[in-house]
This record gives sequence, C-alpha cells and structure tokens, in this order.
Amino acid sequence: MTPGLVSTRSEYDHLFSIYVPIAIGVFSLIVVVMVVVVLIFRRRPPELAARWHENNPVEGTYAVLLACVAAFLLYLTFTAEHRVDTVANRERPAVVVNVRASKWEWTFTYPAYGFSLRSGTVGSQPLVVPAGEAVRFNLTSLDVIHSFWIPALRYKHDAIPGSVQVITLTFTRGVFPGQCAEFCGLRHADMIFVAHAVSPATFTAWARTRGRGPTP
Ligand SMILES: [Cu+2]
Repeated sequence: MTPGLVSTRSEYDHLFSIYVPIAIGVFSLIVVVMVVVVLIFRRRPPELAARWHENNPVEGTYAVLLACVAAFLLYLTFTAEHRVDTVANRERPAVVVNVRASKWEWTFTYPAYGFSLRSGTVGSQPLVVPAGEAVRFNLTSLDVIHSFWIPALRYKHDAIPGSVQVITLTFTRGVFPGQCAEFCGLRHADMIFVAHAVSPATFTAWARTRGRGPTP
C-alpha cells in the first residue's frame, strides 16, 4: 500500500490487540477475587457477624484503577479514530462512490462514470474499487438507519437518512464481503454486498464499460 494511505485494518487491529489483554486481565482479576472471597468468608460455625461493612482504601483503589484503564482505552481509541479521519480526509480520492442504503438494498453510484450498481434483496452486483488508492464514499440512507460494514477492513459506519456521511477507505487487492450492521427490518440479513478491489487500470477499464463489462 502507498505510504501515507491509511489502513483501517492495521489501526483497529492494533487497538484490538490492546483491548483484549486488558479485558482478559480485568475479567480474571474479578473471577479470582470472587473465588478467594467466597472461600475465605464462607459461612461456618460459630457464626460471628463482621462488624465492618466497607473498606474505603480498597474500594477507592479499585475504582481509581478501573477509571485509569477506561481513560487509557478512551484516549487510544479517540487518537486512532482521529488519525484515521485526518489522514483519510487529506487524501485526494481516486474514485468517489455514492452509497445509498435502503430497505434492503445497497445502491452504489459512480458519479464520474454515470452508472449505478445494486446489491441486496434484488441485485447482487459487486462494488468494484481500485486497490491501493483512496476511495471516497458518500454514505446516506433512504429510509431508516443502516450501517455500512466491511469486517475485513475493520470498518463500520452508519448510513443516516437526511445526512451524507463522507468516509475514505483504502483497500488491498481482494474480495471483501460487506453487510448492513444495523438491524433495519425483516430482511436485514439479506442486505449484503461484496467489494472487489482490483488494480487501478482494471478498475478504470471496467468503469468505462459503465459496469456492463464482466466483473473484474
Ligand atoms: Cu440495513
């Protein structure tokens, strides 16, 4: 991939690799403390009720510790998002695709070439994009809130009626299944599409056929 282009996949994979160990650590800590406390303080004769009912230093330390972890993760998340957005918005997109979500169909329009493709309950045409170049998506919805999700890119963004969300993504070569990630009614599960990322030359040749040529 050309340097300078943002890779949502590596950014968010990196973030994930920080979240998961912390989540496992906190979960293990809670389980261990619970088991230990249950064993130590289990009921046994003679029954003598404890006279204390709080431990401010312990509770305070625990609360501060968890607040620090949450603050650290928030900081990492927002800086990663900021980095992705700033780098992406600075790109000059090689191609612009208008994405319109509706129940239960994706309509991909290539304004520079003057044609549209559809995928979902009616169509099954793939979204073709050039690989290794910035692709700008103007995302909107016709009816309810949908969500444009390409799991392999670790990227998901809401499509909101009455508003255009501008996002920029970069693909490596390959085939990327995508789907709606916001429950939007009965056939939500059929609101799927496939993105084909091909070489820029192949893309241009295909786009000049106005999408009628065989899918590269
Ligand atoms: Cu949907």
